[in-house]
Amino acid sequence: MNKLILAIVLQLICGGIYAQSSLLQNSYSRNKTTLNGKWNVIIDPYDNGSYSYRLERFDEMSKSPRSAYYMDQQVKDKTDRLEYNFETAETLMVPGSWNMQNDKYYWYEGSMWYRRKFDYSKSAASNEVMLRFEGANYKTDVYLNGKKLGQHIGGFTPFEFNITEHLKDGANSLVVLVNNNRHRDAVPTINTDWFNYGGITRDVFLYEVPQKHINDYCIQLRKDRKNQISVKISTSGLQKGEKVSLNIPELKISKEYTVDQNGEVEDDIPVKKLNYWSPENPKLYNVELAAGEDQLSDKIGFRTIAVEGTKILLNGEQVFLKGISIHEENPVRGDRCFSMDDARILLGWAKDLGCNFVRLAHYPHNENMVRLADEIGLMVWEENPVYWTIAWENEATYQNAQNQLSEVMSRDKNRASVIVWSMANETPPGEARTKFLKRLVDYTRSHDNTRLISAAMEKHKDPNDKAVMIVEDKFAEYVDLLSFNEYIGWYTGKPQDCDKIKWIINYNKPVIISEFGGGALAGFHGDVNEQWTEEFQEAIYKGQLKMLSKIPQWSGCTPWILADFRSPRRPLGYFQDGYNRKGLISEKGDKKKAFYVLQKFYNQK
Ligand code: GCB
Repeated sequence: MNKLILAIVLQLICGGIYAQSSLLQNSYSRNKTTLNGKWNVIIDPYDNGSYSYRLERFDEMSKSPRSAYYMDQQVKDKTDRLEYNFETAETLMVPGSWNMQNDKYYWYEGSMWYRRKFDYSKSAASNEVMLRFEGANYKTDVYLNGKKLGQHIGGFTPFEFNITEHLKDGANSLVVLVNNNRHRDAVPTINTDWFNYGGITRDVFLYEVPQKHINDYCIQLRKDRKNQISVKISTSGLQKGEKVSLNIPELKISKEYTVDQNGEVEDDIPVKKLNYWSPENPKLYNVELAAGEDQLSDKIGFRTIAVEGTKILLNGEQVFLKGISIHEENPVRGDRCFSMDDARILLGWAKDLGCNFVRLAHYPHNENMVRLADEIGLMVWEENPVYWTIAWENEATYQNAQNQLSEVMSRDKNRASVIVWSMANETPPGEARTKFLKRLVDYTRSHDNTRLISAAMEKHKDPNDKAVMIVEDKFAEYVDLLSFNEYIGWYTGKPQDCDKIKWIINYNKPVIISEFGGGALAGFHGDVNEQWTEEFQEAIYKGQLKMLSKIPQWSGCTPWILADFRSPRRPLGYFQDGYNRKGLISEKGDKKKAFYVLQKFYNQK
């Protein structure tokens, strides 16, 4: 077999060989070429696009080396035909969901083919080129110049491919198939209380790195050691003994390391005086890294977060988490958030509310959110989309959940703002579920011991006394923060009932109320007992805050929710019209009365 055929066969056998298993750190700060903008699209509701069909078969057949070369030629033909189809196709903006760009796609769930042509010339012949997607919902297959680069599962985390081998000098064609069908064994599963925005919903870009480059790094304070910065750096292309440097000029840290046989460096750097990151003082240090011709810089804050009995300690001092839950939706524009401007709207509202903490529900939000939280001083709870009832017994479902968690952990490990990894939301207790979540906890602790672990759990009523609420869950044993959702005054009783409720929470852990709230239509006023009025929602907030103040371990809350958001589960005419109305702010940006109740409480706390 000649060399060319051997190369093709090897590549075909290995399939997704170019899919990057771990993500390069801090790609936003690299020299990027954006692929945002207009893309051609073809809707494919029955999944019978010849292209996809042939490529799937092609993957199967390519397992047999004899047919591999032949199939490669076939695919080239089909790609040409697809190019022809795209010439007559319509366009969509990337980033953005298809649902919000054209009325005919509003309810569409299924497959959409995207194509983007671009010219490219590397800035140095030896450079490697990465293709990065910040997020696409839900399953994404990527093809460059007729070659399948790989597939990504999960709607809310970044993925990338090293495309050096497939990139042409000059014209290139990138074809992306996105499918947002909901599946029973997926993460999340079929039923959610949010809109299933489909498509390439976040930034897409190319960036170049020298052949010898920095892959990844984690530079954070050691857990419980306020005077030691722990450093881990991994590189690619460097041989044992080659050099990597780290500079934090303001701390007078200037280090030169030699990498080990895996291209890695590990160190602990003692520091005498540090200006700790906190919401009141969101200090970020310039951190510079270099390896050969590769240079990177980041802004990193240093803080410790820990739990001692029922207290949460930030830099050793007790802190109360004044939070709010947020969906990644720009209510005013009406689509998923993706930009720094979107992040400024949402986190600006949270700041205005008096928050020092936000819960990014119910899935990983885009990186701008955590970058901005670092900058303006908001502690962050990040969440895996393990929501309600997942196929607990299915190993592939578990792997999918773990993979999505690993991607957000990898992306955000250098963000001081991120203090909580949340495993799940409102998962009904049961043996298989607890085992599943415990595995996620073990995974998380083994990769990051510097942050707290939680999950939004549930409460139940005492069967003998309606006024007694109990929090009891086997899974609670494994978390650092005991968090649960409760809707006294909305799904359970009336706002006034808050006065009567007694809580039994027999855990010596900080208690976070991850959700409470109620619906109100902005501008709809009336009696305090009338549902959907702003007054009713206001009464819930007043009652709740009084009630929760009596829980001895109470250490914070993230009421549900900052702003009204789209949900197909909310069809009630006039009041809901497709929106979950529990926002403190309407989808038009109007603040409801309850906003000011919480604001007052937080400002006095
Ligand atoms: C919950 C869920 C959240 C819903 C909310 C509601 O418990 O965690 O996703 O949107 O209740 O409004 O019912």
